Amino acid sequence: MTPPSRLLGAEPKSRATIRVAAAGDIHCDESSGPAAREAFAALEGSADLVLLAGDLTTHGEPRQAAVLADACRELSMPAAAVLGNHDHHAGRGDEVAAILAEAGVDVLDRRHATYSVAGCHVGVAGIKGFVGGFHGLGLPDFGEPSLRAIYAETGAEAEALAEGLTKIALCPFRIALLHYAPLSDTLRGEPTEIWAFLGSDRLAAPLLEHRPDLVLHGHAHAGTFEASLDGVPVHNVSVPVIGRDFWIFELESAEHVPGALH
Ligand SMILES: [Mn+2]
Repeated sequence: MTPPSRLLGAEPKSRATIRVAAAGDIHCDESSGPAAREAFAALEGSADLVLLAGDLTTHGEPRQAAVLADACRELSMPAAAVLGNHDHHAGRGDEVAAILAEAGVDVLDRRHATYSVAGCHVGVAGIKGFVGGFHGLGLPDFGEPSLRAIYAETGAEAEALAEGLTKIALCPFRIALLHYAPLSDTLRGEPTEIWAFLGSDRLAAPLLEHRPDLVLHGHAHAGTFEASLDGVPVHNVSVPVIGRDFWIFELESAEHVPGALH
């Protein structure tokens, strides 16, 4: 059978597969060094990109970030992270981010990054996310300024995610990386009383609009691994949920089927 002519530009592009290692809630502290180094070293040869879904440290102390940074410094593949609430606890989130950046980890705090891995461009849009609740029963934009400030912060996170996903819209692989959950289905297992503190479905709006290939979050240690947001795969990669150091996702590029000519 004769292959289609390249000149027609109508052939499906070749399929490509990338391997993404993901974990959230690593919670490094001063004693984590050997285990962290071993876990990251084990990724060599089995992953093309590493994504960390926040709560990188137990208390957001720079010396704890340094433990993780040391484990990441020798990685041969790119690594990106978002911070979690724990990483802000000491009020030194900027220092945590700077220490990781110095070790080559891109901290995507309302930012995006693109990578060329396994011959393919991968775009990652990252936010920490924030609280608020789900299903129309979440925190309203009403009342005390302190409460409205929380509502506004979640809104700013959602806007930043939309902006990041817009920036990576043309990448063959697009991933959204969060700490807080954008839907409640991956919270099942957690007490419903605390769901509002584990995420907000206001974060889901940009995901539904842009439909990335993969959405990753952490934060819900007792939650559920897998869910779908109107067909967009969402995974809670919190280490206690995945039950291992990293989950390896294999993403295959969608076959490009050219539209009909008009
Ligand atoms: Mn957390």
